[in-house]
Amino acid sequence: MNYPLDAQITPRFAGSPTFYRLPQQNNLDGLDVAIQGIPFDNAASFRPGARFGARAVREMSSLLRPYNRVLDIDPYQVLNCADVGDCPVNPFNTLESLDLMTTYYRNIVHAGVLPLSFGGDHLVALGELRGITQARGGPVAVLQVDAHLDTWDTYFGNKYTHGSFMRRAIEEGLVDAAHTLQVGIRGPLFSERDMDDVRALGIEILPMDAIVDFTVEQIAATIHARVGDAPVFLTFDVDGLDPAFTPGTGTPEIGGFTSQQMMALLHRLRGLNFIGADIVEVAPAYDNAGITALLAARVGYEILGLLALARQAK
Ligand SMILES: [Mn+2]
Repeated sequence: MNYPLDAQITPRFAGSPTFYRLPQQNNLDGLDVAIQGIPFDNAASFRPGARFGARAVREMSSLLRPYNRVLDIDPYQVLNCADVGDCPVNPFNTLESLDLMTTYYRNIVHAGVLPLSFGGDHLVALGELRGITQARGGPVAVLQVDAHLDTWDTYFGNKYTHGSFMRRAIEEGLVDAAHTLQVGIRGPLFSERDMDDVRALGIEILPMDAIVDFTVEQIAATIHARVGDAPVFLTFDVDGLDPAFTPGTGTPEIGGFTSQQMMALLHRLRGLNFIGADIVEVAPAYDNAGITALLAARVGYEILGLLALARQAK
């Protein structure tokens, strides 16, 4: 079993950073979870820079220790995990990059390995979902943490933007809409039609204004009720949190979750049938003191804990 470098022997600030100080491995042999970067931000509509997100997360993930006290599990003792490097991309060709992501993800899922990705702008989720559904032979539920709907039809005439991934995914039949929901939606839209359009797609939306008086427990219960035991992919846009906690992102929106709420919410998602996850839109150039990258690293670590608990329950 792979295990993070022992911080009692090699200090956490020493060595070349990999995700969670795990070994780097250039194949999927023996893995339960493949952790990778997707350094792509051609589809960003405002501030670019998420192509550097995975590198920043590798750096800050050095800070995390292995044992998850709240979930009472050391995920690395249950799941064989590795940093498998970065998904290939063509920084001058969005459609080719999507194809590369699809192939990459299809291979991971086909090998029976769970993918955990660090973006990249949110369009990477379209490539991932194409790969997942090709390997599994059908659509999957999506739990999207995000400030934004990501259901624009086009932007500047382009169908493949980070604000369009969810619409494309639904149109392409990749999403089990009946068990899909978006949490954290807020901020002004271009027009009232934006909201009508997304409702017509059949997914559930939990905007911040509707859940502002909910306890974390109630938010979690709403998610469990919608997703049930459907195989679900978690796509986590760091702008779902308030920019006070995740300033290093391309399209910040005020009024989001605190990091404390988000940790508590993730802990209450145990029992969901996660088939993988991505954490996207970390743009280190706008970050302060690495806090956005640290948040992303921690979210991924909590997901590893949830995946490990699910494995133990089997
Ligand atoms: Mn998004």
